[in-house]
Amino acid sequence: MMPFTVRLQRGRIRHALLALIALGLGVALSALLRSPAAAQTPRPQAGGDTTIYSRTSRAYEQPAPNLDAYWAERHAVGDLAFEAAFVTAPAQVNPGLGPLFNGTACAGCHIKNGRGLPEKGQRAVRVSQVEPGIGHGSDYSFALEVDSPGANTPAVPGIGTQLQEQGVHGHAPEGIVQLTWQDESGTYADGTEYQLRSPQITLLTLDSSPFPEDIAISHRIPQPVFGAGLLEAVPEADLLQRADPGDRDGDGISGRPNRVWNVIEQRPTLGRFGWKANTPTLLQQSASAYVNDMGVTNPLFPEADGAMDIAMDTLEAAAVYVQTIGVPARTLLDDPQVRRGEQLFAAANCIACHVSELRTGPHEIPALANQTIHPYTDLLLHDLGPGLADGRPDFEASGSEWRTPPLWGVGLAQTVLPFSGFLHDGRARTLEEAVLWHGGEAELARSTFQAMAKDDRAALIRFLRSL
Ligand code: HEC
Ligand code: HEC
Ligand SMILES: [Ca+2]
Ligand SMILES: [Ca+2]
Ligand SMILES: [Ca+2]
Repeated sequence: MMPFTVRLQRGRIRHALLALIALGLGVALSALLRSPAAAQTPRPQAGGDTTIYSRTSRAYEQPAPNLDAYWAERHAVGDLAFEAAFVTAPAQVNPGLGPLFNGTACAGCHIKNGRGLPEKGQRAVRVSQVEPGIGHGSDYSFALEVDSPGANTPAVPGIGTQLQEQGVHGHAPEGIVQLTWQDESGTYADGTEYQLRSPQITLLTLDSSPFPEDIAISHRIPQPVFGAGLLEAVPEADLLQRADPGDRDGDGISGRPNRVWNVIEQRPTLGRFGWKANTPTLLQQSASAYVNDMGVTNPLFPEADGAMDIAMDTLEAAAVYVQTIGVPARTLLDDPQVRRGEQLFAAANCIACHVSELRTGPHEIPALANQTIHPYTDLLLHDLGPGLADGRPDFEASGSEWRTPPLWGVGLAQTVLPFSGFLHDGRARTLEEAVLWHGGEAELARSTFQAMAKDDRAALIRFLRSL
């Protein structure tokens, strides 16, 4: 604990200047606005050549425009796989649902490829025992729910590591999730009040028997899925080079990579996907979604006897679909308030984690290769403090670490699906609330935002809405 506090303070000093700028000191700010970086007109191509120009409710569902005929066709096939609703076997079409599941189709949780609504069961409730090393033995048959090496998620007997809220006929769900919201309020430095809410989760068994005590629960909403292929194509070395686990540069920010079990390579590799970066590739993300979210066994996660509900072509189709969706372009590039907001985003050091520019390397899908992209993420884990902690380690991610989520297209979230929430559990009803929850390594960024004048806060939020 101690060394971390000390480092944080060193970072504080270095950041005092940035904080002053963000506080709205006119001179410093106008100097910043005249700087060469600001003079450059920002470009709209958030996803490089995969960028699409739509700001409608369907903006997350367009194929990347630079796909060649072969990959465009595979995208179309994948779109059908992503939409396909599974049913109880035996059936002519898409049999194999369950016996336990949370949803019947990828698109049933990833509504219009955006965020799901947890109140409607569009979520994953991950569980594990708090005490490592006890009672791994569960009669659980879903492949991923049995401990992967290094997962740090000891299975809860009889439940595994994910709670399925639904079962096919004759199979009881593993439990009922009760979600209520607890309100709290705070004030900006200028005295303006704000309200926040956080989820309170209670798990109930169907027969009112008590749930195992002392289990860690992580409540997670579905993430937007567009642009994921580009994030897969960023070379590992470029991401690792941004990691600063010991915070050597003393800015209080110490991103580090997650290392997770790669089922195909049978070894730990860099984690990129999921709120804690607990999955290495989109193929494995799709395979674990099929088996854990839908009960659909597949080549990566077959039944104990080797049987499976879907073959490799279906699994690959779903993965190719999420790899090849276009990224919405930025908008309002010449709007003075948006440009000011962009400067404030940099001045508050949001860009330390929400890295604005990355470059993809080679990828099997040519449309994804060698693109300059603006995802606003470093794909690394950061400790965001106790307010957001779920207390459930996930591979090398601690109970308070989260992967920086990309911010591209974030301004369209509620155009795509009204009432969409932000942050891993959807607790933030607005972008302001999302920023106000930041703590830990992002404590200084948050307090800088909190201390901004009303106009500056509005400008920063308007910049986020232009993404
Ligand atoms: C029951 C709801 C549900 C279903 C069904 C579902 N997902 Fe998800 N999906 C989620 C949740 C929740 C997350 C975040 C998981 C986490 O952080 O642990 C997620 C994460 C993802 C991600 C990671 C995105 C990122 O940026 O890291 C991808 C890709 C994805 N899902 C694809 C799929 C595919 C493909 C299917 C169908 C085979 C599918 N999902 C089915 C709920 C669902
Ligand atoms: C130390 C790294 C770090 C810094 C600095 C940081 N963020 Fe974040 N940000 C994160 C992480 C990690 C999350 C995900 C937290 C969660 O889901 O619980 C996040 C989530 C968000 C979200 C919600 C995204 C979503 O998909 O739901 C927004 C919006 C956001 N940040 C904006 C900002 C702004 C604006 C600033 C500067 C004032 C900032 N962040 C500074 C790491 C950071
Ligand atoms: Ca099945
Ligand atoms: Ca389970
Ligand atoms: Ca650092």
